[in-house]
Amino acid sequence: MKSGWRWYGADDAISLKEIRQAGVTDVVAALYRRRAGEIWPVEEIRAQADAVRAAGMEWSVVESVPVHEDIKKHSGDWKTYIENYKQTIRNLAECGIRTVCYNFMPILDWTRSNLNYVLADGSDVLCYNHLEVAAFDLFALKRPGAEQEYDEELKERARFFWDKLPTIERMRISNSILLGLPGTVDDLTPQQFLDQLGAYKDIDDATLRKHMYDFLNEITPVLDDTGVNMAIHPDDPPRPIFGLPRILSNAADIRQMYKECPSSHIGLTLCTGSLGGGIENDEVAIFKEFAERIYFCHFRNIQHEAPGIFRESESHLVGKVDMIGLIKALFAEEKRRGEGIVVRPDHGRHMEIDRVRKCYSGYDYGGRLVGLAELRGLAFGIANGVAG
Ligand code: DNO
Repeated sequence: MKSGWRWYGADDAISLKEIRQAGVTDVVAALYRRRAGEIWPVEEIRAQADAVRAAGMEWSVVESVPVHEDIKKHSGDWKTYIENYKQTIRNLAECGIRTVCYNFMPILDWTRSNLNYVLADGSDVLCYNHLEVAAFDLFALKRPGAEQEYDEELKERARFFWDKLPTIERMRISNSILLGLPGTVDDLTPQQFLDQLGAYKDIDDATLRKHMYDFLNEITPVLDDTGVNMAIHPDDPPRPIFGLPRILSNAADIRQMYKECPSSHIGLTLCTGSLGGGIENDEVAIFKEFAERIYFCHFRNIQHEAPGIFRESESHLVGKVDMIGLIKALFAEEKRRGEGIVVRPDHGRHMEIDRVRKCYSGYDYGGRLVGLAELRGLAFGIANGVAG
């Protein structure tokens, strides 16, 4: 298990020195100022890789090279954006970076309705509540067609809930959902979101799948040439939202992608928290089935509070995800390939020691420091036979 850490580049409130002192060997980063569709210049990649190396680590995984919305829709300049993507892959390979994490979720990347769910000890975590999302969709966004997509019972509960909700709480839900992510998606206003949703009205599940497979097969020759591996990040939450198809949510979706895109360079980011949002997903079974093409891992744990409501755990080790089973499966795969896989603690609590600086939601120092320490401790114990 190689210890990874997501770093937001020179603008990150957390320094490379602090990251290294957390026990990290592999930095996960991107050129966050580059917009989706742009070619990443070699000099910029190299400068950032050099900075990471000077701090005693390697920039070995990119998270993410975002896929332009036009590629997902086959609209506008999508063909140019695919060519640009290929060039970025070549440029990354030239600088020795051979793992690319990305996703194929339309418009929104991962989606939460509460970025500050407070735990008993006063720290806070990220939470997804489908009732809140449905209420926002129906009564704030008023998305055309939304009424037909929710069942009567949920609509009634959502109406009751929204009517009683103070404005500040309504704002909290709206802001959480529409918040942008650095280098991936911009902050959106409700109107911008509605406009973008409108552009997907003719793109159903089968079409989006086809666009993804076409994209991956189109870039495969470049992957073969350069040895770069594409590690798709699963949908989060792993279900359709706002009428948008989600096509990488479970084992069946991954199986289909592996079949349609047979290159060994088309693989997976095994994100336990995203997959774990689906109560029926078995993260360890998924790891084992798709192990040979897992190129990067996000490990975290979650708790399902009720149907449709899940949040991140008090600990990376405790919750729905069987972390012992996962680390054992990881070790088995690492042994088979004779090489370590980068695992990063995915998200962490926002703790008291984190109040002094502003980090992106989920990416505080304290919470991830604890998370990584827990994962490394568990791995060390398993490697040494302590846990049986
Ligand atoms: C959330 C992250 C995702 C991930 C992208 C990869 O915290 O795991 O935003 O970086 O989906 O493209």
